[in-house]
Amino acid sequence: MRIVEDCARKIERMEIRGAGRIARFAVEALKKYALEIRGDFDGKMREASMRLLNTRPTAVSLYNAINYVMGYHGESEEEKRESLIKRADEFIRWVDTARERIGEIGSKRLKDGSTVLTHCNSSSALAVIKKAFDEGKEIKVFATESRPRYQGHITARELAEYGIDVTLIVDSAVRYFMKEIDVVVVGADTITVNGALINKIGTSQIALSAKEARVPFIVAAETYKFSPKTLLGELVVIEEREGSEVAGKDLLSNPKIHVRNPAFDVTPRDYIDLIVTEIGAIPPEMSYLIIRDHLQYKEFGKEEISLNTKHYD
Ligand code: RUB
Repeated sequence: MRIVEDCARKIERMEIRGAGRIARFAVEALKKYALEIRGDFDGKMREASMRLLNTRPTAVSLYNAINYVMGYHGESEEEKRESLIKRADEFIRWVDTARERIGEIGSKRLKDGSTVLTHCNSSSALAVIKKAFDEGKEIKVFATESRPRYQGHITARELAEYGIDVTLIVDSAVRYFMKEIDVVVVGADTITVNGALINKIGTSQIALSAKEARVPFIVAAETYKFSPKTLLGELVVIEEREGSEVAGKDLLSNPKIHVRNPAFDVTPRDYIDLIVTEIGAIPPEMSYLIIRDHLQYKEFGKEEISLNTKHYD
């Protein structure tokens, strides 16, 4: 269980972060753990899955990834192990190929000479931007710093290293600069059945500001960012993190001051022009079809509810 515990702690401490990366990392840990264990395969794998699922509550990618891997079959322990490893490898391939495809589809939306605004650090959103740049388009990027964890610094560094012109701004400067922006591209932690986007805190303010200025707002999201749980009425849990990420001890110890630190917010579908997935660019209204045709709902240890499952291959 050490492999799983190490992985879980890295996700909790945000050493590994971003919805796609945490999903891939958890799958790798489950694969290594499956190779290590002997006896009570189902019980041990279920326990490991629960530990990983409970690390960060908001990104459904983690749930979909674990669900996919835990859909293994077999009679003997060896057959089960083999099946699990195969599924883990399939999921990892899914992550890698999906991002590339999203880049190809999404880049068509960025014209030569565009200025793009992005928020936080999304590998899918950056795949779109990098692909447009690779195609020879002149692309400038505005990156928000994304307080309180400053993932925007990672984005700025990553784009600059890639050779892309990037301007770092504070989150509250988004509306001030919106008149210079041609298109907003962000990633996703979760997309609900009604097409709402859950992404880094501040995303919904950016969407509001983009709509006001009639700037297109595009989401880059793999199909495993769509939440089958929302089809059955479940609400997305928004992670609230420690106040110490926002304020120092002097403020935190003042009994008259409350500090709140939600890590994500909800952008309603009316603010979203397009969701770019690896199987095509869709309007948010089509989210239901992605969930129905490509994902599966299962609660570990409880009754299994299967939708029309299609495995990725
Ligand atoms: C990261 C974040 C990203 C999405 C998408 O939040 O909100 O926009 O996870 O990222 P945190 P990706 O840093 O709190 O994990 O496209 O890489 O999956």
